[in-house]
Amino acid sequence: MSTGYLWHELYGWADTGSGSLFPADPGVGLQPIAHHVAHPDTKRRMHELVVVSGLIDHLQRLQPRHAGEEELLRVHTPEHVRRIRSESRLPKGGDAGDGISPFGRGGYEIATLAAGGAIEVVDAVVQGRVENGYALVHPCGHHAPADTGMGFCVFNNAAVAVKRAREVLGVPKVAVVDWDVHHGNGTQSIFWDDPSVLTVSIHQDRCFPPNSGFGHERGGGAGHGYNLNLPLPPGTGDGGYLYAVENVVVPALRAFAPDLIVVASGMDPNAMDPLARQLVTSRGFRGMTQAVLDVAQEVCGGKVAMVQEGGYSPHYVPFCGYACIETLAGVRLLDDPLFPVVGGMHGHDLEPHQKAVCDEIAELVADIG
Ligand code: 3YP
Ligand code: ZN
Repeated sequence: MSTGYLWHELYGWADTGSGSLFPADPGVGLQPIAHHVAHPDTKRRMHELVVVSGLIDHLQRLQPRHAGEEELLRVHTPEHVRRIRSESRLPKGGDAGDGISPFGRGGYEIATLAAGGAIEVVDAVVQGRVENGYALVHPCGHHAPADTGMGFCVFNNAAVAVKRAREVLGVPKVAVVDWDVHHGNGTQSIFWDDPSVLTVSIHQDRCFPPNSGFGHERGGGAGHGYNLNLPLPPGTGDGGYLYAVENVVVPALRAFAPDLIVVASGMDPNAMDPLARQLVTSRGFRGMTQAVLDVAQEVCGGKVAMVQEGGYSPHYVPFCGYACIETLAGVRLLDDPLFPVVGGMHGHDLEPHQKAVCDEIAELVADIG
């Protein structure tokens, strides 16, 4: 069966402003720059690689729609949705909530199209229109809890799609695997006390948000045990990430036996990313995707929907995302031309301090049932 793929040109029109990481402010020395670190060109380049390589001919193209207000409200507060909509009507737009997540005029419509893109790919997988799929959406979503946007995220795209799958499509159990290098704090909080949604975040230890994503954050009430955090040390490469997936993510998925797996797929653990210090290459992304597909085949008939999160190297993100999509589709058309450099870096073998944290978190899998 086929692999769904979704991108929309409007995602590439998201206006991230003239700042670099923070909004430009000459008074404190922050110069304007042509491309904000989260400028959507990085994602557009990934899409164009999918097209130019010919991979697009092996995919089933899906079209996003705008998430409706009632769909956003399954996750977000009315105040948050209303504020984004009204700031989006201002001539210069507004901010998602933390002062470093700017959007331009019309940013509400781009954000609802991102949430709607996640919905469409998840729907297509659940309904069996495709076997698996990749939603290349922008802006990202996993930092957004119910009541605000933050960390470049406006609405929690994956969470909106998961809530719809649960409440409208009647999917009993969903697992969210988040391999964005930053902690999936928003998704964690949205499903905190919900035992029907397992949330697993693998991230760089205390990268972003500050002081978030510790192993002891495990969910509350009936949801206790159904949130796993795996904070990997800076400098973790392909070996460490693959060990983490094999020894924590895969056993957790096997134990939970979800009916659907959603991957919050950030490309920012990549070795060239400006916003983190990990060393993952296209080989690592390929291996992580294959491991999730294999366990999905065992537990849920291969139903995997991947939703784009972060990723900030315009040079390397396209090849990492491409590797994930090729793996979903089960084809091999293009070798990563940068691999001789990034794969040749020292640091890809599993280190003892990386293994130690994986083994510690692996013990928590026993409480999933
Ligand atoms: C937001 C401000 C500093 C780090 C940045 C993280 C954005 C992201 O990719 N989150 O997953
Ligand atoms: Zn990230």
